[in-house]
Amino acid sequence: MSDSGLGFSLKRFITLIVSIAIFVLLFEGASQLGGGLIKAQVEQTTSKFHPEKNAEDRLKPSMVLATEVTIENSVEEISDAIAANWTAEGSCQQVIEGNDMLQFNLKEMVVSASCAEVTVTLKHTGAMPANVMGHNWVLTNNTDFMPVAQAGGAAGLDNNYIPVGDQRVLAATTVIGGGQETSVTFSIESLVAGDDYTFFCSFPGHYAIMQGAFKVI
Ligand SMILES: [Cu+2]
Repeated sequence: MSDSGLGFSLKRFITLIVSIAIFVLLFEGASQLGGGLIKAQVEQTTSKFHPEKNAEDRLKPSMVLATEVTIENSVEEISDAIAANWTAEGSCQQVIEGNDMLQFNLKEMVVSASCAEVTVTLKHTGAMPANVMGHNWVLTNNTDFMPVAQAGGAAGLDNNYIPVGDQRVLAATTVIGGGQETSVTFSIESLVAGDDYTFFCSFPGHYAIMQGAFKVI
């Protein structure tokens, strides 16, 4: 009874030992596998194993920062350049472009009150003819802009879409088509520095988009 009991106990003991051994081996194997996976991750992301890769990773944030700084700088540089290039004398000669997309390339034109005369040159950089996509350059004060633009549209191409003899028109060019160029020279004696003036194209429908601020400073 006690023998068989001991034998049974020994069997159980041996089974237990073997089970523990298998468990330990399996655990070791799993640990190595897990460790291997972790190691692989570490190798991919740290400088110890891949100095160049890590350096690249570390550089990324600085590069983004550097880019942002560059953009800010470039905007400042552009503003500075515009400010530096603007001269009272130079502002008396203005050049503006219109295209086939119903756009002027300027939203604002600034001239000096010291200009004896201002010359505005309009260039049509498109290809469409004047009767389809014609542009002109018209100047009025802000309050006259809408009524003059509408009256101009009704005046017809023969009148360059300018109401005939309208004193509200402070300056206006002829209507041109793609590839053409025109200009107008006018005195700004009657214009007041600081007042609001609007330039626009009076070709029917264009004034809604093709308009901008004309400033005398
Ligand atoms: Cu136009």
